[in-house]
Amino acid sequence: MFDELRKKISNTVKGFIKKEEIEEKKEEQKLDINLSATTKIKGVFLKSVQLNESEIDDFAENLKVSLLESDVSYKTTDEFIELLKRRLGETKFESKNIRSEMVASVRGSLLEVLRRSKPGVALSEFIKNKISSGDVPVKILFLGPNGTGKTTTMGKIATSLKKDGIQSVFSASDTFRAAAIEQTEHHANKIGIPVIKSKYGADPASVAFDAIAYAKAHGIPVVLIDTAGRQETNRNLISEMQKMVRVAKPDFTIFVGESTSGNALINQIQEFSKHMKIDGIILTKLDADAKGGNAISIANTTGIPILFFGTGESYDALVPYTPEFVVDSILPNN
Ligand SMILES: Nc1nc2c(ncn2[C@@H]2O[C@H](COP(=O)(O)OP(=O)(O)OP(=O)(O)O)[C@@H](O)[C@H]2O)c(=O)[nH]1
Ligand SMILES: [Mg+2]
Repeated sequence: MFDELRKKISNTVKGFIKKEEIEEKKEEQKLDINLSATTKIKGVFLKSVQLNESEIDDFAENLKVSLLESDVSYKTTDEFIELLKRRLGETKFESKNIRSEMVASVRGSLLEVLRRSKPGVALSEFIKNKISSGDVPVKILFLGPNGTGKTTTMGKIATSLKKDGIQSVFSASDTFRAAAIEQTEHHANKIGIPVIKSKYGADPASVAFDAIAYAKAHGIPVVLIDTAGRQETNRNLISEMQKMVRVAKPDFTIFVGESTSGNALINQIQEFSKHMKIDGIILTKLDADAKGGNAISIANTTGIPILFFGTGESYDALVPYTPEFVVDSILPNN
């Protein structure tokens, strides 16, 4: 998870300080830069040194390439690099600890960028508050492009609610894709919760309506509404989703996106949010070949909180989002 970005940032920092250690590795050498002779000499005699402009530029340029290659968007990378350069320029590094202090500067700047988005909503708190104020059933809608992990993620949320003693019901509102209803049913049976379904081709909003009615009749506090995958460019499917929002009146709408989609993910989120309000994002498949940088761009660009990361196919492979988790995942540990 985030391995590639971590390796690159680590190499950039290493390259800055320990050129001799990586000289034989050509790929890593690309990221290498040197302290100037004057800074090195100062480091021998002085307790602290300040980096000069060209050292900072060199380092920043290498880091910039690493970030771009790791799916951080151009805009976010630029903003981040400017922030970091300012920070590096103002910092007096202890001669002995330049490397770890530089990592700390990168960490501080990344955290600053990530904290610009709204603080992550604690979904379980949101649900529990609604339940305790009697505002039930709480309706959660899952939407997003095809195959991103919507149905699986819904299963993960249902499992975590069940662990907290909160029962939920699935609305099998993907009446479009072959085998989608059976798939939702399969998850519901495995988890041990009811599922409301209809026929293929049925109106997805009416299935949700039935699921809400079922929840009310049986005192089930949460309705989890699955939907068919759709591209943000498909007008018919988008207006079908708008109808779903009008009928089901979800309390919380979750965009489920694949972290492996790279920079396309930001566009998808921005396009979807033109048509409906998205309250939170879950980024799946972080365990697959994800470079991880798009989590940073999402926080910086969309302002919509990331709630969780999906880190596998099992029901417990769901990690709550924190800026620290993202930063710890991409920065070298020492
Ligand atoms: N490695 C990994 N696989 C995941 C994760 N989340 C979901 N998957 C897998 O991704 C595939 C698609 O998952 P679904 O839950 O069917 O995705 P969906 O968005 O409902 O797909 P459609 O309904 O066809 O749009 C399945 O094989 C899941 O097991 C994850 O976090 N990591
Ligand atoms: Mg599905």
